[in-house]
Amino acid sequence: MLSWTCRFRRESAIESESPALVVVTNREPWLHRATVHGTVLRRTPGGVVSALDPVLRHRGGVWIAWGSGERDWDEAPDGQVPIPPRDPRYLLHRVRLTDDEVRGYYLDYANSGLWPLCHLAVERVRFYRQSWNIYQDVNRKFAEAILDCSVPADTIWSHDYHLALVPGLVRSLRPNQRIVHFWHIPWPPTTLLRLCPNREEIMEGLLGADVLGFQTEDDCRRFLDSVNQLLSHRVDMEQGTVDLEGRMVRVMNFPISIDTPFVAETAALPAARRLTSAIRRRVDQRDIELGVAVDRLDYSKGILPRLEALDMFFRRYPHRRGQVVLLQVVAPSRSDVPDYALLGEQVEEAVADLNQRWGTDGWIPVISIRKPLDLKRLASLYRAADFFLVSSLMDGMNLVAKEFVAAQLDQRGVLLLSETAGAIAELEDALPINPLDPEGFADTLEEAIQMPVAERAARLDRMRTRLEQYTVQEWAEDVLASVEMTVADAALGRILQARQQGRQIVWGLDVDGTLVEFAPHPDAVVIPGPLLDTLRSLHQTAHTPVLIISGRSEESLRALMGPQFPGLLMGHHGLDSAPETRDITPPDEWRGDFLGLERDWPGAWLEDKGPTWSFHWRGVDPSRKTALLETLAHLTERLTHPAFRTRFGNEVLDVYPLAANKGTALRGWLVRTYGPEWPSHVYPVAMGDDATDKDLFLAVGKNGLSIAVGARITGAALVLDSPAAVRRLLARASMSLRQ
Ligand code: GDG
Repeated sequence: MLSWTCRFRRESAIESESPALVVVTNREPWLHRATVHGTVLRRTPGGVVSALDPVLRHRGGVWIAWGSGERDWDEAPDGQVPIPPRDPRYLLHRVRLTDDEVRGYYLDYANSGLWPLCHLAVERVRFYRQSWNIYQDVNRKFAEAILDCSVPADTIWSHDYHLALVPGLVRSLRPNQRIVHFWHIPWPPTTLLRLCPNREEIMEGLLGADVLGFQTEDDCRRFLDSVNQLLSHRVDMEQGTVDLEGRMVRVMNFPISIDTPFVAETAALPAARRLTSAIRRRVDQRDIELGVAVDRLDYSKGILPRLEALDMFFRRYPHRRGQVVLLQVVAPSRSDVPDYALLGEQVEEAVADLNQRWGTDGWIPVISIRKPLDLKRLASLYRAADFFLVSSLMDGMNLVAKEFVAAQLDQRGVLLLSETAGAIAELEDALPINPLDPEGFADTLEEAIQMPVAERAARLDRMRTRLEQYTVQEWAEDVLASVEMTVADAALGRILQARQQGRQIVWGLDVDGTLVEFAPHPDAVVIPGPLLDTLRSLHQTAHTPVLIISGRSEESLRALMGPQFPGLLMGHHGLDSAPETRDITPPDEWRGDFLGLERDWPGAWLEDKGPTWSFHWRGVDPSRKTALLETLAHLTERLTHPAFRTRFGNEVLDVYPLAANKGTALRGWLVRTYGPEWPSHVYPVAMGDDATDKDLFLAVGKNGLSIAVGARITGAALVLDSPAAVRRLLARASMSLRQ
């Protein structure tokens, strides 16, 4: 279940334990549409949505997109819709655009400028100044929505050619935000990019990201070449990086995938199977080879060249007349762009011509379905096909080709795949075609029809294995891990630079929620062996002292880290370093309040550590936690004392002396060990996840490096998203610092 709304998230970041994923696209994943049965909420077709909806359902978060459904704003006037409605996993936040904005930004600049340019349809490209202005305004609107719906520790994942300026706009306002941008379509050669009057702004906008993802290596290379030729940043073609005065942008290749098991399961559903069988019965009765093609109605998909090649096929193989049928699904798309409306008419004409020229009594070569189909119907067509045609002139990836492979449960179909679709790099067992070589295309089709059953199955097997091993979930994980990697790289870079300058590295590390994940009870936490080895190696071999600074008591820390741990342990939020206050304990009259809560809220308990207490409620029934928080908020208003304070942490309320402060503890140790001039020759690295760790960050200030773990606290220079990321960084640091 969703625990927060966008607005709530912005105002109260404390509610979110870990950084959220904020996906930003032009097309919304779900829209409210009017039907004869009333308003319905429907998932929208298209590659980007098919890829990301499962990712966000799996991870949770926010999806920001243009609210384009005709009933969107009546159904959800505040623009916020939990998705999917019956079992919400993420929040859709809609951006409202005026008709003029839609025309200028979407129909004109993006779809009559950038799209044809990137698909090398040069003569269709037009860039109007007015639409560029609107494109900038709308990108700004999206950036504002992002700032509203996220906190600085979140990962922003923006998409595609509609939102090229978003990374730069967000970066200018939140320099430390993690941003990744994925470009779904091809990147054009630099000579053609020169046709775009705003190419520099577009590229600078994209370079606001930490990681810029493309579908293929070729796209990465072309982008780096464009930066090299048209901008003044330093480009490392080998490493795939662009140096923006100290900030490195990684340009990486992530071939997008599909939800493979889901597509296969959909093809196996009884309703889909029934449709497949009905189709197969009809074609088998008449000994027909069934071809299928599925595309958005778009000139980049090569629909007309495909029909031309089919015409050539019947010319070259006239005996195939009556034996082959192509069932093509052409889903209407961008029909407000004149080129697309015209294409619809041209396709219809070409189909009619072909059917008239080659059709016989009771047989026509092409059946055209000119409406969108849901995945169940698509999957049954994929499954029924003897051959499948993907004839794109240019295509970033082409998910339809991958879906066909996943849905081929009876292993009968041959995939003919354009050599200019990104998918060709992975689907090596497809028969490659050149959509602009009608004779070659026709011969490959004949080869497909003649291919023996065993070979068809073997090829499909190999391709399906690839898609099972690398689904859209892995794709998303790879993309997000690469962003995490850039933060770790930045941290390591700063640490090694300090070391090179001759500064002594010192680690000030919190434990629970930082080095290790929280457990239901503090005693249940175990420090993994490899982490202990890393800490030992940092302390002893690399000669970088490790200070563990925690809210736990020193005894509990000692028990946790084990007798062999050579580093320093500072317990009670640093109180151990202020021994004069060690003998005092929290006011005894407060104890009654907490014991009362223990009774009333099963799962909550008071940990008495002597000079400090912690009141935990991780074990309380989740549905009762908000009410408990309210009770505690009232209680803490009453609990005032000249020497003690209370502070909310991660499902814990800490009670501790005002004199206890992780920051003063660390600073005190640095002064005692290295003298008051420590900032000139020591570089402390502080990591923490909770309110009391902010004092650590303050102590370190600009003299060292502060790293927050998760989204609960601000004030750190960098943010890592989990203890696992901390452990990976420490392991890499120990390797590098040992040398
Ligand atoms: C862009 C790039 C890249 C659902 N109903 C229909 C339909 N769908 C779904 C399909 C498929 C998706 O739409 C189409 O994806 P493609 O990848 O084939 O094409 P684009 O829409 O052009 O997507 C492309 C993609 O982004 C992802 O990065 O691969 O290169 O151009 O998932 O199931 N599709 C059609 N009719 C329907 O009725 N055609």
